[in-house]
Amino acid sequence: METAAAAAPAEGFFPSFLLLGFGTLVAALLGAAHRLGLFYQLMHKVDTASIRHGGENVAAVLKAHGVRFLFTLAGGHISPVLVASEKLGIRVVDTRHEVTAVFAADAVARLTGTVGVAAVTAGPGLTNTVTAVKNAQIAQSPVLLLGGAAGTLLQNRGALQAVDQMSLFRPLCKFCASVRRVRDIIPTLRAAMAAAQSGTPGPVFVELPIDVLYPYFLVQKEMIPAKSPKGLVDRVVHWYLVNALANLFAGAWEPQPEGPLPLDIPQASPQQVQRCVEILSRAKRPLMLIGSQALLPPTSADKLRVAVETLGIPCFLAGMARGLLGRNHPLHFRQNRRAALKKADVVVLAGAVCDFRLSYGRFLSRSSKIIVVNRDRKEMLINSDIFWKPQEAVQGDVGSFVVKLMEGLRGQTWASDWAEELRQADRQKEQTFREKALMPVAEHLNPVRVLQLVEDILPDNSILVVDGGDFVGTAAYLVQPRGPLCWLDPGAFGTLGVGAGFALGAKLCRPDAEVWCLFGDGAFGYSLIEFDTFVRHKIPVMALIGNDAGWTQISREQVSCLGSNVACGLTYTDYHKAALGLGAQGQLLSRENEDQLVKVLRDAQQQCQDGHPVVVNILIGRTDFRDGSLAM
Ligand SMILES: Cc1ncc(C[n+]2csc(CCOP(=O)(O)OP(=O)(O)O)c2C)c(N)n1
Ligand SMILES: [Mg+2]
Repeated sequence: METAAAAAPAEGFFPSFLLLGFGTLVAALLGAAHRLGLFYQLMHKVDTASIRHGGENVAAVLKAHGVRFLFTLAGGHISPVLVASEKLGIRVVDTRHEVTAVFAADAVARLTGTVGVAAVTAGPGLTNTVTAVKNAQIAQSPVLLLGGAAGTLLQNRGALQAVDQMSLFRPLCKFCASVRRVRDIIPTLRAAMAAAQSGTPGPVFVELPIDVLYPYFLVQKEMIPAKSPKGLVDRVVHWYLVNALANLFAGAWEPQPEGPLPLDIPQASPQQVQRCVEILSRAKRPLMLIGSQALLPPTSADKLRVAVETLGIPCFLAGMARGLLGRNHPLHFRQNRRAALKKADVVVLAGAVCDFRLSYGRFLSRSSKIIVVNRDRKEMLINSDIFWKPQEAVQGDVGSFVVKLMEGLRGQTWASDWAEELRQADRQKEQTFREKALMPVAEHLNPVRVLQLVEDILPDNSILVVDGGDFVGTAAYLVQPRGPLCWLDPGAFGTLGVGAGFALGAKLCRPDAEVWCLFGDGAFGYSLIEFDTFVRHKIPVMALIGNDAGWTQISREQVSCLGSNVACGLTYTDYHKAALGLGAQGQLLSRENEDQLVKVLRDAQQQCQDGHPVVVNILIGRTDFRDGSLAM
């Protein structure tokens, strides 16, 4: 028989079970109501008469962040963004391939220290950008990619140009968001802009479904069936759609702050700086390797240059740091870096990374003390578990750190013969190049001679863009950028095809600079069609193609290792004529007009100054100079 005491819990159990069940139901209903935006809509109404559209909100945020250029290739999904941006005075530049739009945005980011922006259409428009987004990620360039998308309710329902874009860009971008309501456009874009520039900079992606971009009356027409609903299911679906539309536009045009959010930039602690100052104050033969990160804001290139000059430590410069010290600076060394690293007693890796560029750290000597500074912890310590070991690893902004080092080391001097010892190697290499320039080539022009002439006549107000294999690898030794932020190469991803996009971004940012692009003939193939873009948008840039009728950097290894040139041969294509066909200017340089070499280059330069994009097709002989590596 059941006792009263045993029955008591059962009596209490049912009411509490009911209470729990009821509570759960209420919570679920409240959650659903929240998800459907019912509470929000109580306070924030939809302006059904408004003809405004979400593209205007996008443009307003771009404008408030100082964005001057928007690179794109059109698509109906993103038309509102393009139209609104143009209205706000943002220059919309349409390219012939989406990848070029993102490369151009990357160049703008690198040269201005702000975010470069590209907008492309849904699906194939976005997939076409993947290489450039990855390139920007590896180069740590803050690029905002805006992508169209199917309507919020049509995703995964077989819409036109639909693909899971978020999954595609999540591994490539440090911030990815899909905007679901018009009112979210502004805060999402502000967060994206801040994320792109904070910490380790990089690309960010914001997906803008078509229904958050178009005006209410158009979206309503698409979303709500004209026929009134019949039957229960129909009525429920109708209510759901009407509510989704209302939630999409509720509070859409309420004023919100549009300007930049504060950035989060890691800085070295005073103790870390002090420890590094102490290490360097005992050094006799210090060496500094300065990489791209050093040129990031907030330290200006000029302030960094002064700091490096005051420190007086011999430097090797790579990536965006090339040109930091101008041409032929006594502290700047360019040859035999490996030997210099072996001899140095303290090495400062100021944004330089121990990846393939430093043979994974094997170029560093175990007997040197290594100071490494980088915004990115993982990159900073890469391979330190096996091939090298830092004495001090400082996670922080590189430029600010170098300035603080300089302040802590004022008056410090180094072994008097150290710089001179390093200079010997540069002199030897220069002599070798002089000899190579005089060597006969079986046919066409000697590329070393051509590039030496380029070095001689390159103007001070030039920006160099390099895209190719051996020809531009040789150029990296011979042609010196004339100042900071005057050199653009793809970076550690080694991407061919960056040239036209980089040139476009560079010329727009610095209209007064002469943009000289050095291309391999293989690489130029990717960029050729963009001469149409340059002509339409009046972007006078100059392309010098080292045309050796082949993918030579690959060919020479493939032939010697594997005995076949398969897939490595091209022909001496008339790229200059193709340029003429696109409405640009074209010149041919070959043995026939060898004595006119300088004149042809100067004429091309003049045409460019007169406002024309120019292609100079330079037929060069195949040489085996093996100076192909662009990487430092
Ligand atoms: C997008 C891409 N495809 C292929 C490669 C591999 N690759 C590296 S260098 C090179 C040859 C480049 O040829 P060209 O531009 O003519 O320069 P050259 O070496 O002949 O001077 C190739 C195909 C690459 N780095 N990037
Ligand atoms: Mg080639």
